[in-house]
Amino acid sequence: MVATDGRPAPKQESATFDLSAYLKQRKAQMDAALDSSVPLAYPDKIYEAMRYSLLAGGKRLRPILCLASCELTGGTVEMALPTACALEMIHTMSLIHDDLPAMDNDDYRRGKLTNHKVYGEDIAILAGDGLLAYAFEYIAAHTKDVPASQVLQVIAQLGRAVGASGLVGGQVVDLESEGKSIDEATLTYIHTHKTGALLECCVVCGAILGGAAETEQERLSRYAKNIGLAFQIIDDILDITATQEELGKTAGKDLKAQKATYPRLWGLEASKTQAQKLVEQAKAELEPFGDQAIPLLTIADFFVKRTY
Ligand code: GRG
Repeated sequence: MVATDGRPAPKQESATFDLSAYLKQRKAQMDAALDSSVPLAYPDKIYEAMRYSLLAGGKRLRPILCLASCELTGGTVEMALPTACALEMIHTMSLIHDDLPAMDNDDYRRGKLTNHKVYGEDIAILAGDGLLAYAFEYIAAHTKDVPASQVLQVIAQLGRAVGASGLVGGQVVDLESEGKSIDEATLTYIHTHKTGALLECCVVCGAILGGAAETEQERLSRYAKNIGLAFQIIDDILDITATQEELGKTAGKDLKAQKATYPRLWGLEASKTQAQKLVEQAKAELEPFGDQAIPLLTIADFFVKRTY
């Protein structure tokens, strides 16, 4: 089981590891940390809008990956918690902006009305901007017991992952591709940037904070690239097979918007097989870590098995 005081989880066998209890405990820990990370202040409206989306739920997979990677490489939960919060702030801001009428135009997210539906487009844009800026401030101001050079590396990684060479770039190509027939390379570019870049950043930042050697960081980066792509393939599949209640957002949107997706390119079954293959490749990268990698190994499995 997971230590509740933030110490590294004790060594355990994969057969006895309870992923669902682990994810539940970590999600509760993240929900509490996020709640106290953005207190209400003047001007109330913007802080309310930021908190509305940040605390609307969500699986918290990105911060959970960051904490697990930090523990795996010798660090503690406390060392990674501010970065884990920042990663969720950035993920949330990307969802707020993605849902805007100028982008994917969605009314529901995480089972609730989208930010712009509640606060208006102007405040939703600013809530996203507020969370983005605060994420960087939060890492710089709150990270403890980690050498400054490592904190600086984390900030640089994060900037690269969210900017034009990461999420922003992926989103631009996604928008440009709507309604067009695109090739597999372009689709992979979209997914590895729009979704994969932040997931990879979570794992790599955790490893940097944990003091991982360069070869370990590279290994974990390859693990994360593979699960990142698998995650998006499953996301594409769920858009077709899951209900709005299960997803907490409008289902069937990709087809409606004539978006290129893996199921559209390869079919549902071949897409599932490809996601499974990527997860196996990801898990192979963790072999040298032995049983200590069980959380990351089982999270990789969850990425293809998930139904929401
Ligand atoms: C980051 C500066 C900056 C701008 C944002 C809008 C945009 C640029 C990028 C879009 C990124 C995006 C929304 C990618 C989709 C990623 C994805 C699969 C989200 C769903 O993740 P889950 O299932 O969601 O983990 P929960 O709600 O559980 O957190």
